[in-house]
Amino acid sequence: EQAAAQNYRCGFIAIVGRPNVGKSTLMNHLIGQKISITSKKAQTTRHKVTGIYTDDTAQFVFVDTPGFQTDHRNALNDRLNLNVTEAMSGVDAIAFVLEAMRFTEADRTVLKQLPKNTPVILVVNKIDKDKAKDKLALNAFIDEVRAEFDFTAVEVVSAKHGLRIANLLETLKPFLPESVPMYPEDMVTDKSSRFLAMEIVREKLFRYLGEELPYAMNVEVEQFKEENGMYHIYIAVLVDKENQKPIVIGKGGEKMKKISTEARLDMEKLFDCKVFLKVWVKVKSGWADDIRFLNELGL
Ligand code: GDP
Ligand code: MG
Ligand code: K
Repeated sequence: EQAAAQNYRCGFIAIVGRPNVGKSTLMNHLIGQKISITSKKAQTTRHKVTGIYTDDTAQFVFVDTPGFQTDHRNALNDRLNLNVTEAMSGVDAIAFVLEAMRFTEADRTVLKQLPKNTPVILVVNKIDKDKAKDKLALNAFIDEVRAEFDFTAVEVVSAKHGLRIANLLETLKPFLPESVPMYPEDMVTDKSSRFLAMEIVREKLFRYLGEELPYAMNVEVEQFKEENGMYHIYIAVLVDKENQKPIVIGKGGEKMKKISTEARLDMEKLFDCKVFLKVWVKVKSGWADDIRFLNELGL
């Protein structure tokens, strides 16, 4: 038993990449089961969604880092970026997710923000795409990407179809230090479903508001309950001024509809059950100037 404990590995792996490369899909496959409520403690940090995969030889603790804000600089986003950097500092390895046959400026921006001194593993996702089925073309693509950045290792996967996920875990394992597991083996995340729901809405707001994102905005879960095998989730988006409301809602409610529909679909995937989601915008004047309030939110 002593010997087994000595060979066991456990450590942190950050999953990074621009939006839409498939980080969330990959995370869901890596942890291989639906996220469940494992801890009800108050959230003190905002921007780490952790997935945990445990087997007989290792425990992988995955850190998701949503929302690399590359444009639209303001104090709030600076804090968010700081949290992204924080989430990455001290990890044992970084899995940089890229979409097969698509290497863009946004990908390069993320690469530039990665800490030095930490191994970066290139994870080429979506190899099920038609364009990626040509092995020569895929290899040429990988060579092209490797020419620009010094990756420690390379893996190819299809997160959506669950292809080569075990290979990816094997590739990542040597980067974990020898250690006993840090978390109970039945634990898949240290974030509550409530927190994850909030995180999903926040991600959609960032995605759909972009440049228009109000300087002061926050997301609050007003109600979260399970009833007849269905989640009922009420989420308020807090803005600072009345005139910011229409920006978030969009013409004819268009934006809010998109944001809440996509958020609901993500939640249903993540929680593996039907979700009733209501998102609305509330004005809460002056809160953004209150640094103490920001600190209380864990920002
Ligand atoms: P994230 O923004 O990086 O978290 O990306 P998501 O996990 O939300 O995925 C973005 C989109 O890519 C979704 O429509 C996924 O279904 C799709 N996607 C993710 N992985 C794959 C894959 O392996 N193959 C294909 N064809 N699509 C994928
Ligand atoms: Mg995501
Ligand atoms: K997503």
